[in-house]
Amino acid sequence: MIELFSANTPNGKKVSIMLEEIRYEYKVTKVDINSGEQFKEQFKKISPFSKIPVIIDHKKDRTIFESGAILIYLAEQSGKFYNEQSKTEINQWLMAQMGYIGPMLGHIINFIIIIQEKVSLVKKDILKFPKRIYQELDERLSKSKFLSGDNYTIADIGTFPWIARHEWHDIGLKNYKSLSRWYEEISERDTVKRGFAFMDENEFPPKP
Ligand SMILES: N[C@@H](CCC(=O)N[C@@H](CS)C(=O)NCC(=O)O)C(=O)O
Repeated sequence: MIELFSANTPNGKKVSIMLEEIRYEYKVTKVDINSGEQFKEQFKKISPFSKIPVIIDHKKDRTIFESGAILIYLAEQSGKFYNEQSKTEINQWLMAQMGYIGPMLGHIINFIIIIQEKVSLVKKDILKFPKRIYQELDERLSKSKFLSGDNYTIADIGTFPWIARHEWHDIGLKNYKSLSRWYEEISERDTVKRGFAFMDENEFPPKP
């Protein structure tokens, strides 16, 4: 009787398929790798890298970890799917699966998914800032004609080109009524139009 310590993954399924192919009797002991069961001391005794699959061949009192090694063991025991004359040919395809196909299609894709999730979380967090700033400026400009008071000053000159990037910020400048009013008024100044186009005569402050 073979005891298969496994989880429902491609590496786990490789061994259960092989056991079915060779028609061995086996018992499955589930290892919940999502809750960290693979790190338990008891399991580490049979799996030094805390990975499934592992088999115990109770009849022979042998434990084998690493799915490729398990397949070879079971093939040799049963005399099936690993014929003597083709061993080198089979080995190279099995090793390619172990060293390349599995890791590439498994771990690396998982890493990419995790990284993308992290990037989108960070992006979401960072995107709060433009919203907050637009809100703050809008509140200020709902009480004041220009940033520092009744007059157009260098505070407005310094801030205007940043708000002129509103399309990049992609938060809908026109939803901020007072900020839009301020922005449009400054955009209409000939001096601002000329200063804005100082490197490219076709450049103008984009409409809200
Ligand atoms: N090279 C090993 C890879 C085994 C492996 O990556 N197992 C994964 C599940 S498919 C695992 O146990 N992950 C849990 C962990 O690493 O903590 C084999 O082919 O047996």
